Amino acid sequence: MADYQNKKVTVIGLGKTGLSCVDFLVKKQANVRVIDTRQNPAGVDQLAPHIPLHTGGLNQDWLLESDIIVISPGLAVKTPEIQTALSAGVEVIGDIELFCREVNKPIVAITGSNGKSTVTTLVSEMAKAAGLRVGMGGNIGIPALSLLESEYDLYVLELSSFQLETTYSLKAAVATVLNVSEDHLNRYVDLEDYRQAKLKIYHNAETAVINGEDLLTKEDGKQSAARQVSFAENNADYWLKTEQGKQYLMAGESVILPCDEVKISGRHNYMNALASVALAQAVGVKMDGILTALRTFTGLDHRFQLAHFANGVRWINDSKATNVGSTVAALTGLHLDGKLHLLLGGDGKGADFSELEKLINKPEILCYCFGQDGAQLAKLSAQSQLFDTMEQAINALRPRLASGDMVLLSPACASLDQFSSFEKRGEEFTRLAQLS
Ligand code: UMA
Ligand code: ADP
Repeated sequence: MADYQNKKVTVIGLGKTGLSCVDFLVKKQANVRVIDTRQNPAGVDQLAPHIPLHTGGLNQDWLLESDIIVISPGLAVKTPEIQTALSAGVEVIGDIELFCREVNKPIVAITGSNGKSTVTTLVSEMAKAAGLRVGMGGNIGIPALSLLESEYDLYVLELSSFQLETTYSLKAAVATVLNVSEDHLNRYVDLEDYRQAKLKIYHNAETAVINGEDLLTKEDGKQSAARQVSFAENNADYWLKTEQGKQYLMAGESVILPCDEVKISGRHNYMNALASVALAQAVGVKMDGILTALRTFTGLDHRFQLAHFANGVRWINDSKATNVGSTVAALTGLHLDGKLHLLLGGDGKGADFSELEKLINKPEILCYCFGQDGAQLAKLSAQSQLFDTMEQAINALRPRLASGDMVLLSPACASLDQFSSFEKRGEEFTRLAQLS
């Protein structure tokens, strides 16, 4: 456990993360100050009034006077004022670093461009069903430091590339990069820069779980985890066997479970299931717990979820598809009886959308684009229309619906240009769907 007593610590960010850091550091009797670059950050009313707060920009003097800066994932370490503090010898870390310095129970660490929350939840369910006390948190929305308030046998952490950038003491019992595809290019120089942040998760891990179909998930050069296992459709430790038209999740030569008994479906979810089994087995979770979770976990809200079914039309909420890779997963292997009305748009975070072009240029697919990067998306398909908002797009598609059609919100973009979160966007979609 680290000692922060009387240390001058500046916390940057008044979101969930920043508030959890303030709580933790106050308990550790540090001298805490808080900065948020926003004029009126949402968490102000939750901050104790005696804690000094600077808003509307970064206070360079406060930063330079600090022993430690704890930076929230929403703000880039590359920001010039932070770089100045780093050059002056100030330590810059994140909440996950604070967490790792405190805990001595095994950590399952999960990152990747897509599937993190699904795998984090599934592994947690497996371990819980096997009787373990599980602390699940991180980027999934539960700040890791808040887990310190209870006793756990195992931690299962979803970690973003932003969180990994400022983490140095993680020694995961098992770590995975599930996949790497373009995301957050507004914060990284290129895909390789983003990938290198993710690969930090393997540093000092006992076991690395890699995706055999995505070599970007593998460390190049020296391997920093002691042991490596893989998951993939074929030629991997955890794999998918197809026999007489039936698919099975496999561990080596042993059948884990036929896929038709697994509650989440779709190829990408079978990959998520294989990764979850690999992670759970690496920390000794018993098979009965693993099987119980695979048979009962039905998936998370806003991830290709049936929001409404009326007049033969399926309305699917995939609001968590916030990058191109997740929308590609939604469009791959889709079974359509009629037309697909696809809602695309939001904040593309600097992504190159061209991978979508061949998937959406089909006679049965009509695109309705909206939000900050809607115009860019609309250019990709001959059958597309541009709107300001998702609501306007839905109002336009509604009269065109026929039995057998699907309306799919899988926007390939973050929601933050027009909504406060992907959850709010998904809820708005569901509300509008239910008007039909
Ligand atoms: N911000 C400022 N100035 C600041 C601090 C933040 O403008 O001084 C802005 C950021 O640009 C961002 C917003 O405030 O738009 C929130 O940033 P934050 O760091 O305060 O965020 P938190 O509320 O603490 O939430 C963070 C994660 N958010 C980000 O990484 C942007 C949450 O992941 C995470 O659930 C939470 O910590 C708990 O660990 C969200 C996310 O979108 C869901 N993550 C990205 C993703 O999954 O793709 C990485
Ligand atoms: P994350 O936490 O990484 O954003 P989620 O499990 O919340 O991942 O899923 C986000 C989106 O990605 C959803 O649209 C979901 O359907 C899709 N998805 C889930 N797993 C995968 C995967 N392995 N590959 C590609 N897309 C995926």
